[in-house]
Amino acid sequence: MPQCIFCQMVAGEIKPAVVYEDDLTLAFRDIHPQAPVHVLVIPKAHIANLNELPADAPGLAAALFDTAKKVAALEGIAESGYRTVVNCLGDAGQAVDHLHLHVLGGRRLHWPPG
Ligand code: DGP
Repeated sequence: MPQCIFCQMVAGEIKPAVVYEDDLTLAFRDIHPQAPVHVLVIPKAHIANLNELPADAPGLAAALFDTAKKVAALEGIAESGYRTVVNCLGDAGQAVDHLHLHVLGGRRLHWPPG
C-alpha cells in the first residue's frame, strides 16, 4: 500500500526519526509530540487498525509490546513510567490508518485522557 505514509517509512521512502527497528516492527518519533517522549511503534506489515490485527498472529502483538518496552528503556522512562495507547477508528481519533502504538512519557500523564 504505497500511499500509506507509515508503509512509506517502512519502505524507506520517507525517513522518520527512528528510535528502534527489528524484523517485525519500526519505532519512530511522533511528528506532533504530546509528551517529552512520544514514539510510535508500528508493525512493518500494513494492518489498518487494531480490529484488523490477525487473531492468529499473537507473536506480532507481543512484538509490538516488546518494542514499546525497548523504546521505554532506550528513552530512559522505563523506571519512571510511561503509557501505551492504541487509537482505533473514529471515536478514538485514529488519524493514520496503519496500526500504531503510542509510547508516551517523560512527564506526569493525566487520567482519564480526553
Ligand atoms: P493517531 O491519532 O493515533 O492516528 O495518531 C497518529 C499520529 O501519527 C499522530 O500523533 C501524528 C503522527 N504522524 C502523522 N503523520 C506523521 C508523519 O508524517 N511523521 C511522523 N513522525 N508522525 C506522524
